[in-house]
Amino acid sequence: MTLKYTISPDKRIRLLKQLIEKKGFVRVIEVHNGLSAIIAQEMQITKNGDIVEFDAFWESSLTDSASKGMPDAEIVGHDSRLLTINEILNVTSKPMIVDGDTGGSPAQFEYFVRRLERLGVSAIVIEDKVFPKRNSLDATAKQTMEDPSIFAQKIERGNEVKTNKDFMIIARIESLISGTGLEDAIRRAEMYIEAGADGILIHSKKDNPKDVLTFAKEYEKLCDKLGKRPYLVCIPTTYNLITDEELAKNGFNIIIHANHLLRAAHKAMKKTIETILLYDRNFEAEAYCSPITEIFEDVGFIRIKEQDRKYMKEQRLWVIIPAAGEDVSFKCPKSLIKIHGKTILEYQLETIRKAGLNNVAVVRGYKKEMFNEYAFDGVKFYDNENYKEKHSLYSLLKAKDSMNNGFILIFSDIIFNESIIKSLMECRGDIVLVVDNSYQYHKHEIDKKLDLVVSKTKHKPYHRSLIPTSTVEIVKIGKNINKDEADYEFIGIAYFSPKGAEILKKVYEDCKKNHKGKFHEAESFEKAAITDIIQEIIDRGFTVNGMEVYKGWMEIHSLKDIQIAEKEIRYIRRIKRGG
Ligand code: SPV
Ligand code: MG
Repeated sequence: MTLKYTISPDKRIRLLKQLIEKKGFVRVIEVHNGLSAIIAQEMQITKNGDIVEFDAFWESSLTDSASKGMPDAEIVGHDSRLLTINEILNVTSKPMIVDGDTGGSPAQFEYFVRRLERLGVSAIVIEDKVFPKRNSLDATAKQTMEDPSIFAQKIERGNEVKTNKDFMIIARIESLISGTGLEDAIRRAEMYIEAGADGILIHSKKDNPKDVLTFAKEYEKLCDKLGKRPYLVCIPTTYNLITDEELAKNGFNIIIHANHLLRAAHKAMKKTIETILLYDRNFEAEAYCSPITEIFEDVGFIRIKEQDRKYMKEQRLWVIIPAAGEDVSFKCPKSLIKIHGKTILEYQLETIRKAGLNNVAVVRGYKKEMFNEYAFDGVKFYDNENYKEKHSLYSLLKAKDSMNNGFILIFSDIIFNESIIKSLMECRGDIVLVVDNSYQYHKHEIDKKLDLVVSKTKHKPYHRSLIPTSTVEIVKIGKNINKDEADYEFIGIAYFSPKGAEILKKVYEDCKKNHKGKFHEAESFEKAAITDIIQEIIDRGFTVNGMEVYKGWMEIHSLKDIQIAEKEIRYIRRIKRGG
């Protein structure tokens, strides 16, 4: 549903009278559900320099019933009608006139009036036929007129229960439909006006407007005699060569186009089905269909997407990349190592943004001025001036101001696929490390020191699962873990929820204040790696999870790694080009 339109029920009720008073007459269009109502609410054209649009909605018994696959014979009850009415009012702000059929029994009518008023409906039309009525446009249907004095009583009962003076009860005269003639129609009009009708609808199914125009003339005389003139209403479905302007000149204040949106949709649906069946595909049917994007626009989906994006931004989930350390194999910070002419940090930023994240903090240290040679737009820099003495854990905590809403930690020497970040954001848990399960298969070829991980439940390489990403509980992490004991390799990407970030900061502060000597695998707390504090967090009883991945990332530890990465990137580019 679109949230564009807001109006209070009272204001909407009043609006119909206000528009008639201002313009002399209102054009009303049939709507039968939320979508047709949004279209009727929004469509405008420019004609002779003026903007023209419909003023109000007709909630038709014929089209509400037909939308539900039902005949128009008072079979669809008030509760069901109220659901449709509510659906339309929810997404619009124009006034509505409800087609109330005969109104049912006087008691049923009273309750219907109250319920419509509450929702913000401006008027109800009831017709002077005997319940259950038959649709007026069918030439052969039996039309039984109600005794006019009984019908007049129904109008009085409605007036007695209504609480809003602007809510209108319009009496619809069916004399021209049932064949009882003009005189009967005028006689009934007088009785209904005396009973308090706020409007008189004269209906006809003739293909010319002669009868309704004659009625309109007689109506003016009657109103002069009575000294009051309720609004005059018509439904020019069959006599449709006459224009709204002409009808207005003849005294009509409300002109209802009573069924056209449903009929238009009905025809397009049939044509579409025929066409798909004929061509055995749906391409040709496009001519009869609105583009999906237009429907998205109409029902408010575009707005939802914008809000989602805004919310993501406001949520300010940061990505923190500690990049202060020095690696003797390279003459620059690892973030600035180039692969195919592009720095690792540029690859990382591209992937991070593809995953929908915009807030990135980088902690500089070793040769920090080299970062100024690049335009890393939107990146917030923190500095670890003591990078020689204080290692990656200290660097990470330098960015503590960017942690409050949770953050994603990314090591500075890895390149990875955006799907890893997207999956990680969907994982539950306050601290989730991304762990690679392919470690099992190549552990004997590894010649470098990896961050190894031991999980609580053992990795089962043969175990297949429908769940694309599964998590495990981590019990041990570090470089000195026995290769055969380890289940995974930590790839250097982790998620900390706001609570996870809070745990990290608190444990860090506590250790900083109280810890002495070796800190897990580090010779001191100052020289601690991030994996050391994760082990500390686990040892204090907090849960740390691992999200399993298989491939989709690479670390750059040596010149040989750069060559491998260049080869892989060339390969990926070739696949993307379709070569
Ligand atoms: C309707 O739209 O349901 C009407 C108008 O009552 S008519 O179909 O002409 O009777
Ligand atoms: Mg009807």
